[in-house]
Amino acid sequence: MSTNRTFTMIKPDAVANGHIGNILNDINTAGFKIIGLKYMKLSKEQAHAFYAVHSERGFFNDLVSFMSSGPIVAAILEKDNAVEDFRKLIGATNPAEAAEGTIRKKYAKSIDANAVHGSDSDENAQIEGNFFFSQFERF
Ligand code: FUP
Repeated sequence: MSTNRTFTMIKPDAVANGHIGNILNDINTAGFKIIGLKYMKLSKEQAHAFYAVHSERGFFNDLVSFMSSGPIVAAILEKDNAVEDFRKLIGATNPAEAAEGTIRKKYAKSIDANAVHGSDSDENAQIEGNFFFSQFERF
């Protein structure tokens, strides 16, 4: 059974390029309610911990450097079928392959700086939401 929550980050590239407002607007327009919202900069250690599942992959060090290079926006989102619907809204990991109208197609330039993160399972949505938000910071 799918839960009704997912977790997202607006990544440093999209924040630096001034897309926070547009991306949050796309998220709301697609029917997601924002349950928690935080603007912050990850330390290298925090980015390392968040992406630990990718630690064996060749791009891991670059990913950690990039994700700690500037501020991000973290959010918990609510909607029926949230994880799957949000993955559709953001599009393929590589923006060159992302469908027309998706967030990555509109705001991302490369596979490493791809504008947004979206949880890939209900289990990870919960783990990732817990990584950023205490019980007092989500509603
Ligand atoms: P996604 O779930 O769409 O974010 O994609 P992945 O879990 O495969 O990758 C996680 C992050 O690693 C991506 F958002 C960006 C980065 N990445 C690269 O930098 N290079 C790659 O070849 C693949 C992923």
